[in-house]
Amino acid sequence: MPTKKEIANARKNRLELVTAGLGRRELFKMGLLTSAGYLVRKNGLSAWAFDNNCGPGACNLGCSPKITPFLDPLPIPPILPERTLADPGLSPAPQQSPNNAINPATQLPFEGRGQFNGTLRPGTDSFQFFTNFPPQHYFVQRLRANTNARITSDPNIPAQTIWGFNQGGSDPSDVAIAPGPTIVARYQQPVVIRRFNELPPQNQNGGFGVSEISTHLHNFHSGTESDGGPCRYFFRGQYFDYFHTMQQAGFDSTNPPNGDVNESLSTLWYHDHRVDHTAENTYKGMAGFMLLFNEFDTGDEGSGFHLPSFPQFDIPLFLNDKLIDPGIGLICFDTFENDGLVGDVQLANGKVQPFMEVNARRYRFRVLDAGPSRFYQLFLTNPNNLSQTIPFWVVANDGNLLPSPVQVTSFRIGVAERYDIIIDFNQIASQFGTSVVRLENRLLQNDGRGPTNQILRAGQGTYCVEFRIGAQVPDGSVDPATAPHFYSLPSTSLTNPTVKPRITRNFGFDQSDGGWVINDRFMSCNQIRFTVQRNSVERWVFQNKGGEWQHPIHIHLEEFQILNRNGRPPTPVERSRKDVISLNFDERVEVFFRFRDFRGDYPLHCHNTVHEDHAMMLLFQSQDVGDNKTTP
Ligand SMILES: [Cu+2]
Repeated sequence: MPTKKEIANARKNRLELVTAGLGRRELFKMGLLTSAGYLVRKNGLSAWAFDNNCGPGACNLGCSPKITPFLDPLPIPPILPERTLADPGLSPAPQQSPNNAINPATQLPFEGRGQFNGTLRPGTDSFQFFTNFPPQHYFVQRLRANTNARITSDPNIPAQTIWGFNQGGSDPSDVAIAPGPTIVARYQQPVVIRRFNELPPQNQNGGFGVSEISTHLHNFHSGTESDGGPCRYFFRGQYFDYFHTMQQAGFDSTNPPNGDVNESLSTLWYHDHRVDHTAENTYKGMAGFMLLFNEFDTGDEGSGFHLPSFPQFDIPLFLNDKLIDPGIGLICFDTFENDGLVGDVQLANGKVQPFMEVNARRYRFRVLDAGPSRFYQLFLTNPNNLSQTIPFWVVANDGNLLPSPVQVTSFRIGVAERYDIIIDFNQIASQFGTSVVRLENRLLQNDGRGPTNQILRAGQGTYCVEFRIGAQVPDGSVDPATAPHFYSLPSTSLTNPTVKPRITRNFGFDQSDGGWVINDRFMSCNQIRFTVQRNSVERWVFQNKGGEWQHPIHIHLEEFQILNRNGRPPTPVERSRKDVISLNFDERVEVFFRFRDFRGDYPLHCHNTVHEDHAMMLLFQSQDVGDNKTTP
C-alpha cells in the first residue's frame, strides 16, 4: 500500500499531466506510458492505482470524501420547451439540406480533420425522408458550461463545473444542467432539434472534456445524418440540426407508411458521442432523457395502456457514479485509465443519493444506467427490516414495453440500458409495514472492467434513492398483476422459420495492446467494416473473449431480439427488443436483426464508454446491396 503522501503526490503529478494537455502519444514518447497504455509506475504517477481500500464500489483513484446521503430531494429534469420558427435560435429555419455555412453537416470532421476519405459518405447529407415527414415541432438546446452546479447540499462539497444542455434560451440565465432537460415527443409528429456548441475553449476544460461534440439520440431509428454518430462532431460556435421522422421502424419497408406500432419506443436518452472522448464528455454532464408517447403509451393513465401519468407519476431516473477529488472536492476523471471508471459517489438525476416523497400509489420509473462503466443489480430495500424481499414490476426494456409486465425482486442493468419499472408504494406500505423504501445497488464492482457478479447482502450495497411514502391518492393506472398486454414482439427466425437471416456475422470482443478491439481491430472513422442490406434480416453472434471483462454492446439504427445466451433462451425481462446487450464473462450471445428504411453509416460499440473510447467500436453501413463478410 502506498502512503497517504505517495497517493497525494501521484494525484498531483497526474493532474499536472492532464493540465499540460499532453496526449497519449506524447506521454508514450516521454516514457510515461507503457505499451499497454498504462502510466508507468514511476515518478509517483500511479500510486492511486493501489489505494483500493474504500470498501465496496471503491474507485481506483482513491477514496472520495464521505457525503451525507438523503440530504436533497430527487430533482426532476424540466421538460424542454418547444420553440416556434419565430424563435431567433431557429433562424435561419431548418431545411432538408442544412445551411452549411453554419451547420457543418456536410463538412464532416472525420478523423484527423481534412483527411476524410470521400468514399465513406454513402448516405446523403440531406435529411432522409424529410419531405415525407416534414417537421411539426422544433426544439433548441445550447451546450454550455455551468460553473455553479451542486451535486449535494452537503457543505463540505463545493459547487462543480458541468458541461451540459440548457433549455434553449440564449440568455446566460438559461444555464446548462446535468442531466439535461427531458425532451418529450409523440410518434407521427416529426421534430427538429437544433443544438448550439457554446462550450468553453478546450484549455478551459478543468482537466477533462472536449468541446467538440456530437449528440446521439440513443436507440431512435434515425437517418445517419441525424444519428449523432461518433465521427459527426461539430465545433464551438457552430450548430447542428437533428431531424427525427418520429415514425416507427419499418415505415419504408415492412410497415408503410408509418412503421410497426409494435416497435414503438418510450424511454430514450441523448448523449455526447464524440469519438475517443465520449466517456469524459458524458461524465461531464452531456446527457439527458428523451421520452416518446403514442396512442397507447399516452402519458395519461386514463387512456391507452393506462400507465401512470406523466410527469406526476412517471419519473425518469438517471443513475451515474462519480469520483470526487479528496483534495479539492471536485469531480475528477482519470483519462489515463483504460479499464473503465467506477466512482464511489452515487448520483440520481444529478444529486448524491437523494430522497423522493411519493404518494401511496403506483409510479413508473424509467431507470437509466448512464455509466461510464458501472453495472447495477437494483433491489428495493426496507432499511428497517433488511430481511424483507420486496417485489416490483419490469414493464419495459431499453425503451420497449414488454408484451406483459414481469414481476421481479431485482434486475441487472448495464451502461446505457433502460428498464422501466412499476413500483406500487401503496402495496409496499400495507404489505411490508414501512413508510421508507430504498432503491439499492447490491452488485459488487471493484473496477471499470465489469462487475464481480457477487450480490451483496441487503443494506451492504449502495443506496441510489430513498422513497418516503406519504398519503394514499387516487390511482387510475393499470395494476401490473392483472397481466395487461402491451405490444407483441415482431417475428424472428425462431418464432417464424420462414424468416431466414441473409447472413450470420461474428463479433469477438477482446483486449489488445492496452485497448479494446472488435474482431482484433480498433475503431477508425475512416473505415467501414461491413454493409448490411437494407430491408433484410441478419443473425449476429457476439462473443466475449475474456473471463475478466463484461461489455454492454450497443448497436445504432435498429434494435435486435436475443435468440439465446450461451444456448439458453433469454430471461423474461430480456424477451424484448433491445439496443444494448450486456456480455457476461466469456459469454456468447446470438441476436436477430431486421435492417430497414435508412441508408448510411452507423456504429457498433461497447457502451462502457471508457472501452468505447479505447477503441471498442466499428462503423458499418446500410445500403441497398449488402456484403457477405461473416467476421468483419
Ligand atoms: Cu466494454
